[in-house]
Amino acid sequence: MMDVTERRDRVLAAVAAGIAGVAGSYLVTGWSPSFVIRPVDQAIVNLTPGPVVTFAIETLGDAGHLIHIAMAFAFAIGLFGAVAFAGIRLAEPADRSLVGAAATGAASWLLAAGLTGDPAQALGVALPAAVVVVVAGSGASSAGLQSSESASESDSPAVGASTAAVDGVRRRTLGTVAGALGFAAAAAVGRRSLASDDETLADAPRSEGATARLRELDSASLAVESDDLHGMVSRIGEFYNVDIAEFDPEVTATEWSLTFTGETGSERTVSFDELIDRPVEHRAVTLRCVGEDLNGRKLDNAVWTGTPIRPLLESVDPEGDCNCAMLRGEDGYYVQFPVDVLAEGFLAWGMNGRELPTGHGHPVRVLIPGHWGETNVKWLSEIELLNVEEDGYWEERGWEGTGEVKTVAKLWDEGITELDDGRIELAGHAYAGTRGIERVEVSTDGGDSWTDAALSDPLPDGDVWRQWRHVFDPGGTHEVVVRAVDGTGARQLREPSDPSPTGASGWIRRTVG
Ligand SMILES: Nc1nc2c(c(=O)[nH]1)N[C@H]1C(S)=C(S)[C@@H](COP(=O)(O)O)O[C@H]1N2
Ligand SMILES: [Mo]
Repeated sequence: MMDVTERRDRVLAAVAAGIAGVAGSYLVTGWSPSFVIRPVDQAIVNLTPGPVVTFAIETLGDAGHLIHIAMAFAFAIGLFGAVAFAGIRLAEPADRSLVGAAATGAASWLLAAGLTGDPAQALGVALPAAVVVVVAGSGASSAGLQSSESASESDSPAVGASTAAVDGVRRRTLGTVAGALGFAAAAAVGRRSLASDDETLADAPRSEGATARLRELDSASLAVESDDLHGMVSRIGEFYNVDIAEFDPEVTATEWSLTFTGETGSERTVSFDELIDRPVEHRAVTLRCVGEDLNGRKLDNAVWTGTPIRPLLESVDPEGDCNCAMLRGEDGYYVQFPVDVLAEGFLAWGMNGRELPTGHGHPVRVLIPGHWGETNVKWLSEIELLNVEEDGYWEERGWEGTGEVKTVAKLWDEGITELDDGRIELAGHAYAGTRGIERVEVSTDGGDSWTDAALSDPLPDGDVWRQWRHVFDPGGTHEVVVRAVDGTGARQLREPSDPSPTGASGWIRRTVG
């Protein structure tokens, strides 16, 4: 009975040490390549058979990510917990909790440093784990002494005393566990406030233009009732994110360079300083992911600071037979499309007047006007001019997402608002890439009759969404349907289709009232 209780206490204390170690790692590294979860997660993903990964991405989507990340947390906590368990055992039966703690610290440091390749940050794992072993170990070992004494002596008189000791151990264990969980919560919160997207562009004169553009877009915005709907510009923290890797590469501006390779007249490498010395523009560019559902949320707009690609591209004299290029990012991502399309593109190092955030490709990404999100390579490192077309990362997986976006008008939940006078406001965004949005048509009777919505002012940028708004008198429920007409006069495709392989189509219908 007592043995079972003790073992349970040791296991709980060891798990607490594992949690504290992982939390400590997060506190010093954040969600970066040095976070101890990353190599564990990578091992899980690598050990999972390819078809299972594809199946998970296709059927589970974002939930698939959550599952392997949760597995990585459980595995890492188990791993460092096992180390701490051995440390706690070492601390018994005499009161050697410092020895146990030192052993736990040293072993988890070695393990974490080996996994992440970052000895300094591995201390973030070792120290909290060792502290948990000191705290838990001293209590457990003294109880261990007492219980073995009571077992070796006789039965009845000692039982009361050892039960009290066990209660003490239990309290101490629970205290340790609570302490470790508290530390984990504090690490999560503390880290969040440390990390911020608030760095303005390193070079102040270059951000002034962006601020002016942001003001211009703000004044082009439609006044809508809901505060939760984006205006013309998506806030940085709310701009959607799609990455093949769970952990973003960390590339500094000094480390970064872009190399043009393959079928060129002359290869060329461009440094960050050379890049930002080139003519600067502040372009509003909207991105939409080919993988999103028809009324999905992977559609956003920002003002990006950067420089046009064409002059750089011309300077390397592309000569491949396919007139196509493979773009590669530091995370191992790659995508292939025509050089003529690339030439229209933009190399961006700023977003909404700030440095390009890590998650959006710091320090430099590509923005390709009017094409699906997947062409906009983040953490860009290489542009390879090809002789023969090759599939990109997503095309190898069955997508056809390098072409122009389909036309869409969105109607999200926060775009449906009851006004003070009882009328209902419908509002959203519409996007058709470089074709532009000419009109958004709204029906409140399931498609029998149509009215043109009000639109935000047009902008000079060639690849930007527009906002739309329509107000109507309710009275019963309404079947609302919205559809956009692009700048060529073509209406949004009515025929519904899945996102895979060429992007979702259809008209968005919502029951309102
Ligand atoms: N290097 C790299 N670039 C990438 C991706 C990626 O996984 N790695 N994802 C692409 C996809 S599918 C989309 S939709 C956009 C999303 O850009 P965002 O995360 O800045 O919104 O980036 C594209 N560029
Ligand atoms: Mo995407």
